Amino acid sequence: MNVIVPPSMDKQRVLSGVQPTGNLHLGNYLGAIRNWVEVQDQYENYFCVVDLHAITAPHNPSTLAEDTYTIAALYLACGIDLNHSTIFVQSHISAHSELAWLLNCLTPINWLHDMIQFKEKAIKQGENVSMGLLDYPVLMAADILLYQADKVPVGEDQKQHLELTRDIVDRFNHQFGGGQAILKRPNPMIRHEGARVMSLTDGTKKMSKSDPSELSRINLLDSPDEIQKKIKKCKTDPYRGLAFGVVDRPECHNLLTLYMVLSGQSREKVAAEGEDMGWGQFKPLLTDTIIEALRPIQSMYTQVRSEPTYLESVLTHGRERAEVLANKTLERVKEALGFSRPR
Ligand code: AQP
Repeated sequence: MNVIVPPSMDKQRVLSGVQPTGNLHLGNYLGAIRNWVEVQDQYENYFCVVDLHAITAPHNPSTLAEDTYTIAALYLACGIDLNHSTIFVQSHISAHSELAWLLNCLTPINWLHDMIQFKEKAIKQGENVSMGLLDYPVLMAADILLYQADKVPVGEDQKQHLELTRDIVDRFNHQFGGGQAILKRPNPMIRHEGARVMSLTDGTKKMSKSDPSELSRINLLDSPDEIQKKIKKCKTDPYRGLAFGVVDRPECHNLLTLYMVLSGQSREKVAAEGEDMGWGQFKPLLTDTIIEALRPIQSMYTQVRSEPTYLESVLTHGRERAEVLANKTLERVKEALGFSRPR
């Protein structure tokens, strides 16, 4: 296992995270984690498991801690390298909640009502919509701003929240900065391919941990049998010949994109290969490609979980390192807002 070496301090800083709301799926991997891994050596990276976000929807207290460890172990299994990156748990650093409160008091409530994710999730939650769900983007802004991140690699679905974070920065600096940029404006980092992986049961909906149907997603820890079953049952269409970007064939575009990204082939090559293919020929190909792409991640995951003290030490070191930066920003913000210091 890796020795933990402090990341270089002269690189731009990256921050991102995933909620422990269930199993990580191919959308989380291709839209976020794979991209973190690919560029991690160019940045100073902070990757957190955002467990405070996980309770913005009804959650199970008996699985929250275990789900948090699973996600942290999956970060390592997917290739997050401690020579370049710090891994920590959001709730282990109280500055996240505190900055979220401070930012709440300067964020207009109508900005939050406009968030697409809030509207979509509020519909799913019906009567049970919490204040936390509405406030999710402010907590996310606090996560990013505490580390003065330059870049935030996310899937397409989080772009609007990044824009809100930038608006909060401008408002804070304008109202309380006294001519200084106390908070830094982050930029989204969104890769075109895999930025929006769609559900296997409905190509117009994004693949999501909270979709009640297990058949809608491929989890990173699914066994080969489960993957085979899910691809066998996934929604397709009655046409022969597979192609990208055809209107009314969202499932075809999604499955072909998954095949392209996970097999590492070019769009042109995959388009040519799929031209005369039927679903009966394509599905086994896609199944094998997914199984092979996930195999090394699954074997590394088993290794990480077999050494629980290792994971504990990664998270303890991560907290210690992240906390220094987080507390420094929090102090600057409190000072700008005019709070007294304890004597
Ligand atoms: N379908 C997706 N395609 C591409 N990227 C995706 N991401 C999530 N789903 C897709 C990206 O994964 C990162 C972590 O997401 P998250 O767990 O913090 O929350 P989420 O976006 O709400 O993901 P889920 O799976 O839909 O979770 P639930 O169902 O709990 O809400 C983010 O960078 C996100 O863009």
